[in-house]
Order: sequence, then C-alpha cells, then structure tokens
Amino acid sequence: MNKYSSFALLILIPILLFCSGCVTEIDGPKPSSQTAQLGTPEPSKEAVTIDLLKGKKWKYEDSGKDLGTAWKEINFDDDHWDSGPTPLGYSDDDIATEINFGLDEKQKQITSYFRTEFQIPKDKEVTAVRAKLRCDDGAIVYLNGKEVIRNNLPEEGVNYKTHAVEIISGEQEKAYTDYDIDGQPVRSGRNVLAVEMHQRGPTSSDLIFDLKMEADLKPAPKKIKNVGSRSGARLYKRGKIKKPADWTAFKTFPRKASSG
Ligand SMILES: [Ca+2]
Repeated sequence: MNKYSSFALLILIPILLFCSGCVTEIDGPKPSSQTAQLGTPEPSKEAVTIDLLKGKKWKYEDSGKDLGTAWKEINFDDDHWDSGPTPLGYSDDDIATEINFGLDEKQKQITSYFRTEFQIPKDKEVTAVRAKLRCDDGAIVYLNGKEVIRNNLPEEGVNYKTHAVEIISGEQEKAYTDYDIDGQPVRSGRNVLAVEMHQRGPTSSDLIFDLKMEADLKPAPKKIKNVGSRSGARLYKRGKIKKPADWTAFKTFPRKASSG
C-alpha cells in the first residue's frame, strides 16, 4: 500500500463508520412522541344513545284543578308538587307511585298533570329522540312547552274536563306505544317534559302513566369564539383567520354618554 492508498483509507473509514450510524438511527425505534399520540386517541364522532329518563322521578299534580296552560312551560314552578317514580297512577298492580283521584270514586277527577326534566350535555348535539308511552287512558306530552305526543285524545279543544276518546282495558293497559320524536325542541342543558293524563270518564276505575325516552347524541360543532372587543365593536372569528380582511364587525354598541 502506497502513501496515497493509506491516505485514502484514512478518509474513507470514518465516512463509512458515520454512514453506518446513520442507517442504524433511521431504522431504529421511532421517537417516543409517536407512542404518546397512540395513547391519546381522538374523541369518537359517532352518535351514542342515552336513556334520558332512567331513574327519574316525576312531579305530579292530582288536585283535579284546571291548571290552564302555564304548567307545561319550562320555567313553571312545580316545587310544591309531590313526586315519585313511574308508573304513576292508581288501581293497577304495578303502580310505583299512587296518586289521588278525588273524594268520590264515582266522580273521579278527569285530568292529572306530570312533570320531569333531563339534561343534554353542552358539548353534544341531538340527532334523534324516541319515546315509549304507556297511558290509560289519554295523554298529551309536551317537551319544553311544545306538544310532541298526543294519544287517545281529540285533535282540538282539549281542556281539563276533556275525556279520553276510548276506554283502555286488558292488555292495552300494559302496552307501550313507540314514537319518533321531533328533536327540534330539545335544547342544550336543561329540558322539561310535561304530561297531562285524561280519564275516559269519572267512573273509570284506573289511571296509568309511564314514559321512557332515549336520544342519539353526537359531538356538537365548535361554537363561534369571542376573541375580544375594541372601540365598541365585538369581533368574532370562526376557525383560523388568515388575513385581516377576514375580520367582521358583528355588532356595535352605543358609547356611554360622557359626564362632562
Ligand atoms: Ca282509566
């Protein structure tokens, strides 16, 4: 080996050793950051079904009085009403909460009123609502003040003296009727269900009410974010802002009158 060959080896050997290290590093274990990402999967965007009324108690008003229309609204004060789990009613074997029908069993009160509430998480959106109603004899169900179910009652002119259309007896008393509910009245946070139950007549022997309800929920879209206010204008943005021209004045406010 001449001096030129020796010099070439002195240059090539370090280069080969360095490249060998590069290959080992590239083919070796990946950085630990990838393992961390696998441990924190993104939230599922699939809809999930929840039971809205599981274990709920219902408030009830069984005095036989005419409550008018305010009783079905979301902010009605029902603190003084009694409460209990379903089925509610009287004169049936599987009643969980016994209510009153008045002093005379041959002149029973026609209408009784029921209320309960449930919550929808603020980060969820309702895509479907389903219900199962057991009623003897007739019922109207309101969700946040809007009628969503009417069973065995006239289409119009219903008041606290209105009788149910048909007698419910035998196996019909234990049957549940399925409903697909318009989910539009459902709101984020607190929701109120209100139900009026009507007897077929003052001598009807029994009254039974039960309601089951479930909803499909999916993650709600991101809300518009308030990014601050300047000079009486409130500014909003959606997603990523690329240019100053994307900013839009949402609303302006009158300035306070100066004291001078
Ligand atoms: Ca009845």
